[in-house]
Amino acid sequence: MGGLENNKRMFIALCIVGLFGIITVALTAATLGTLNKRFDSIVSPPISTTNKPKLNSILAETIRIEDLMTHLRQLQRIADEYNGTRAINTRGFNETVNYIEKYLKEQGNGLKVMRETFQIRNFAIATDPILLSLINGTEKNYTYSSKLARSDFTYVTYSTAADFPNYVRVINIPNFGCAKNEWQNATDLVALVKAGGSCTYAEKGILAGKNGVRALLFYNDEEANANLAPISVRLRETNKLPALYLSYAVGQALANATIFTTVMVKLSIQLQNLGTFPVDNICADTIHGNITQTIVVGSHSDSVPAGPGINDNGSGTAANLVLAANLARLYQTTNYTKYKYRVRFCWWAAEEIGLAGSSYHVQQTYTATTPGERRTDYLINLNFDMAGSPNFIFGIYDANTASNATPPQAIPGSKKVTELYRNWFIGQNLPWDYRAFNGRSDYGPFLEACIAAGGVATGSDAAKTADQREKYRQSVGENNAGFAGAILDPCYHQPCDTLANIHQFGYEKLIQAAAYGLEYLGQQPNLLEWLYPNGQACEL
Ligand SMILES: *[C@@H]1O[C@H](CO)[C@@H](O)[C@H](O)[C@H]1NC(C)=O
Ligand SMILES: *[C@@H]1O[C@H](CO)[C@@H](O)[C@H](O)[C@H]1NC(C)=O
Ligand SMILES: *[C@@H]1O[C@H](CO)[C@@H](O)[C@H](O)[C@H]1NC(C)=O
Ligand SMILES: *[C@@H]1O[C@H](CO)[C@@H](O)[C@H](O)[C@H]1NC(C)=O
Ligand SMILES: *[C@@H]1O[C@H](CO)[C@@H](O)[C@H](O)[C@H]1NC(C)=O
Ligand SMILES: *[C@@H]1O[C@H](CO)[C@@H](O)[C@H](O)[C@H]1NC(C)=O
Ligand SMILES: *[C@@H]1O[C@H](CO)[C@@H](O)[C@H](O)[C@H]1NC(C)=O
Ligand SMILES: *[C@@H]1O[C@H](CO)[C@@H](O)[C@H](O)[C@H]1NC(C)=O
Ligand SMILES: CC(=O)N[C@H]1CO[C@H](CO)[C@@H](O)[C@@H]1O
Repeated sequence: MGGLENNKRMFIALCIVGLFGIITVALTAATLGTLNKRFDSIVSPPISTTNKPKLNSILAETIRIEDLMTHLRQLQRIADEYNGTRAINTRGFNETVNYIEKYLKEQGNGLKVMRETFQIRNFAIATDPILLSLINGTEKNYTYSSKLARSDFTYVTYSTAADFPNYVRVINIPNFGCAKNEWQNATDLVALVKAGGSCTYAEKGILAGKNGVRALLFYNDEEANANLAPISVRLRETNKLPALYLSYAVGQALANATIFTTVMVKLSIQLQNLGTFPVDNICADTIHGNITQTIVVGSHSDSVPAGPGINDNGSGTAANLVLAANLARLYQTTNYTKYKYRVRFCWWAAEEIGLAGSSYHVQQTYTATTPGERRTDYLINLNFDMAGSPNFIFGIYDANTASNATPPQAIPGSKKVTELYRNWFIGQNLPWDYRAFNGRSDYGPFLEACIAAGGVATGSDAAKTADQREKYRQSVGENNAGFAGAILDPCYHQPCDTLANIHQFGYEKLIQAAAYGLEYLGQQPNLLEWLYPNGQACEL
C-alpha cells in the first residue's frame, strides 16, 4: 500500500515537473515570438514583412562572407606588398589606414569620416638596468642579462627612467593587486606584485600610479608554469612608473623577506631617447542619431610585427568596415528605421603595443567639452577582434567575470550585452562559449571610463576542449567542429596568420551576431536608461 501511495506521489510529481517544462518551453517560445513581433513592428524591413528575418535582425541579414573576404584580401595584399606585416610604424600600417579611410569615404554622404593622429613613444633601454636590495644590513646586486634565462630581472616595456639616490622600502601587495584597496599602504614605496589574477599588468600599473607608488617590481610566483626566468611584459604607453620583472627565485626571496624584516631596494633604469612617431585612429560616424548618445563600434587596425595579422585582427577591421557600410546603406536606400543613437565606427591604431589608440581616444573624452566628444556622450563600446579563428568558438565577453577594479556603473549594461548575444546564439541554435571580460582588448579603456562594453570573438591562444568540440559538432556539424586539444588560432601572432587562417563559416556567423547586437542596441527605446539603471555618473 505504502509503496503504491509513493508511486502515485511520484507520478503526480513527474506530471508537475513535466507540466512545468511545457510551460517553460511555451513561455520561451512566447518571449521569442514577442521579440520577433517587436522587431517586425519597429523596423520596416527592406525584406518582405511576411518573411521574418531568419537571423532576427535586418542588419545581420546584410552580412555576407564575400564582402568580409574582399576586405581581407586587400589587407593581405597590403601585407604582401610591404614586407609581410601591418604593424605600426611600417608602411603596411599606413597603407591599411589609407585603405580604411578611402573605402569609408566611397560610401557616400552617409558616414562622416575623420582621422585622429597621436604620437607613440619608441621604447628601448640605454644601459643595463640595475637592481640592488638591502635586507638585514646585507646589500645584494642582482644579475641583469638580455638572455632572460640567465637574468635575475628584466625591464618592462614602457617603464619610465629611474635612478634612485637612496634605498626605498618594499611593500608586498596582497593578492594580485587587481583591487584598489590592495594598494592603500603602497604610497611612496616600491610595490612587489605577483603576476596573474583577474587583471592585466597594465591595470596593476594604473592602480599603482593612482596610489603614488615609486616603482613596480612584478614577479612570477608560479613555479608550476615552468617559467622561472623573468618575463618580458609591457605596460601601457602612457605608464608613469619605473617597472622591472623579477625571476621566480628573486621574487619569492623578496616577498618572504618582507614578512620578517624591512626590505629596501634601489634601482636604475636608463632609456634611449628615440622620439616618437605618429599613428592614426580612424572613426566614421553615422550622420543620423543623437550625438550625445553614441554607440562606439571598434576594432583595431594594426597587426603584430611578426605577421600579416589577417585573423588578428584584420578580421575585426574588415567586419567593422562591412558593418559601417551596410548600416549606412540601409539608412540611405531603405526604410530601415534609423537608430536614435549615433553610431561611431572606429579603427584603433597600436592595439598591439597595449591599446594605445583606444586609450588615447578615451583619454581625450575626459577633457573634451564639445557635445558628442565627451565621455558621457558615449553609451557603449562594442569590440570586434579576432573573428575568423580556424578552430573557432563563438565567444561572448562575459561581463560577470569583470575584475573588481571595473567601475560598477559599467557593469549592468555590460551584463545585458552579454545576455543579448547569448540569447541570439541560443535562438539560432548555435553553440556559444563565454570569454573572460578582462579588458585585454580595445574595450578596456572604455570600461575604465565607466562606459559599458561587450562583444564577440572566435578566440586566440586557448585550446578547444573535447567537450567544446562535441558541443559544436552536435550543432554545426563535423566539418565545422574543429579539433579538440588544438588552439583556437594556431597562427596567433605568427607569419601564417594569412587568408588561409580564416574559418569562413565561423567568421560569417560571428559577424552576423555582431550586427544583431548593434541593431538590438540601436533599436532600444531608451538605451541610456537600459544600460545605466543607476545613472552614468562616475568618479574617474
Ligand atoms: C623587411 O623585413 C626584414 C626582416 O624582418 C627587415 O630586415 C627589412 O629591413 C624590412 N624591410 C623594410 C623595407 O621594411
Ligand atoms: C606613416 O605615416 C606618417 C604620417 O601619418 C608618416 O609620418 C610616417 O613616416 C609614415 N611611416 C611609414 C613607415 O611610411
Ligand atoms: C632578517 O632578520 C630577521 C630578524 O632578525 C630574521 O628573522 C630573518 O630571517 C632575516 N632575514 C633574512 C633574509 O636574512
Ligand atoms: C651592480 O652591478 C652593476 C653591473 O655589474 C654595476 O654596474 C654596479 O656598479 C653595481 N652596483 C653596486 C652598488 O655594486
Ligand atoms: C594597510 O595597513 C593597515 C594598518 O596597518 C592594515 O590594517 C591593512 O590591512 C593594510 N592594507 C593592506 C592592503 O595591506
Ligand atoms: C618563501 O616562502 C614559501 C612559503 O613559506 C616557501 O615555500 C618558499 O620556499 C620560500 N621561498 C624562498 C625563496 O625563500
Ligand atoms: C539627445 O540626448 C540627450 C541626452 O544625452 C537629450 O537630453 C536630448 O534631448 C536628446 N536630443 C534629442 C534631439 O533627442
Ligand atoms: C519606403 O516607404 C515609402 C512610403 O511608405 C514607400 O513609398 C517606398 O516604396 C518604401 N521604400 C522601400 C525601399 O521600401
Ligand atoms: C595581438 C593581439 O592579439 N591583439 C588582439 C586581437 O584580438 C584579441 C581578441 O580580442 C585580443 O585579445 C588581442 O589583444
